[in-house]
Amino acid sequence: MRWTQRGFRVSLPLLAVGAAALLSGCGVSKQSALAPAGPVARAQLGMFWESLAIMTGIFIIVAAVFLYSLIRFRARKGQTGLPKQVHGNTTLEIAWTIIPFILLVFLAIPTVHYAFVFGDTPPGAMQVDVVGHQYWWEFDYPSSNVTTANIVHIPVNTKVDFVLTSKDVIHSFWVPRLGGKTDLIPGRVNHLWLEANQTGTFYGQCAQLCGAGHAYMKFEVVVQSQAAYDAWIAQMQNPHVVVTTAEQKAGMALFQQDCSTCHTIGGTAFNGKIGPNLTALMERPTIAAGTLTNTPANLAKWLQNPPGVKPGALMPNLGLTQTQIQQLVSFLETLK
Ligand code: HEC
Ligand SMILES: [Cu+2]
Repeated sequence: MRWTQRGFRVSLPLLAVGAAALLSGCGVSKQSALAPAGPVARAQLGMFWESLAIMTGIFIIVAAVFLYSLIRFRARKGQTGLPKQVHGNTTLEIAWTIIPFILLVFLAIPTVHYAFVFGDTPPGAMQVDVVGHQYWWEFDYPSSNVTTANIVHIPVNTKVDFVLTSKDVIHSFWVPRLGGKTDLIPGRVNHLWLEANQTGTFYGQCAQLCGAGHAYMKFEVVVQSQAAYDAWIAQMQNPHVVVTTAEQKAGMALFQQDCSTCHTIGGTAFNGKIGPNLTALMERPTIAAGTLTNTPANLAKWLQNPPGVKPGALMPNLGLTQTQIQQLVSFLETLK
């Protein structure tokens, strides 16, 4: 008895703290499906509320009947043996078969309707190809001949057809405030269309366990006015790599030798295809798919030992010296 009392007193505040910590995670989340910013996410949230309302109604009715039975038919003083058993009320049996059926029909109508609406790519949608890699995202704009990684720019109020494929294993594309999620499956082409009705940055991440670095496979969707988007595309199409200092030149030479087999940089002859395209790298707020903020110190940390920074990262530790790292970082800082 004393044990249970003490256990109770200790665990209640702990429980409260734990619940508060969990809920605060929900409240401030940058990835909340409860704050939709486009028609797909809004429709998905609507279905969530509808099913929650139906389930809450069922819960209240079932809990009420349950409590009523507990009290009304409780064991009384002096009572022995089992109470009178009842079985097989045809009217009740029919009622509780038909009511769930009707509720399921109400859930099925919007679900099937939206399955078709979301399954059809709207005519005239802008196409962005998304390629999933362990553990980063490649974004290609086929009509503009632009390729980037881990950050995708789209114009506001425009339907975008994301064409999803994978280079290795199954990944899943999810931007909670815009909609999703749809798998990227090797050897298959999937489509997901989304639209954003407000400008700003929306956060997404891989939603299918894909290996050791899965938790570090994030991306950003930058929603811009059409004019700002056009300016970004133009900048990506005309990158100018201006290498002036001796340190930058040494870094560029090192890059050619150690990095260009895997990385492409627009405006140079480097055209490796294994790792992320590094064109205009300095425009990205993060590196390694949201693992580190993009600062010179973090670039150096990354080059020092990529798998040490990000579990499972497929960029090898190249055993670079501090001098080489400094030279490479100076060169990378010219990529605008
Ligand atoms: C064997 C191929 C390979 C080589 C060689 C390689 N990298 Fe990488 N690199 C990758 C891969 C793969 C990633 C993505 C890692 C991740 O995010 O999981 C990456 C990521 C990066 C990133 C982060 C890009 C971003 O936007 O997230 C930078 C910067 C980078 N590499 C620079 C270099 C430099 C500089 C060198 C040469 C010293 C180099 N890499 C050599 C494969 C390579
Ligand atoms: Cu993944």
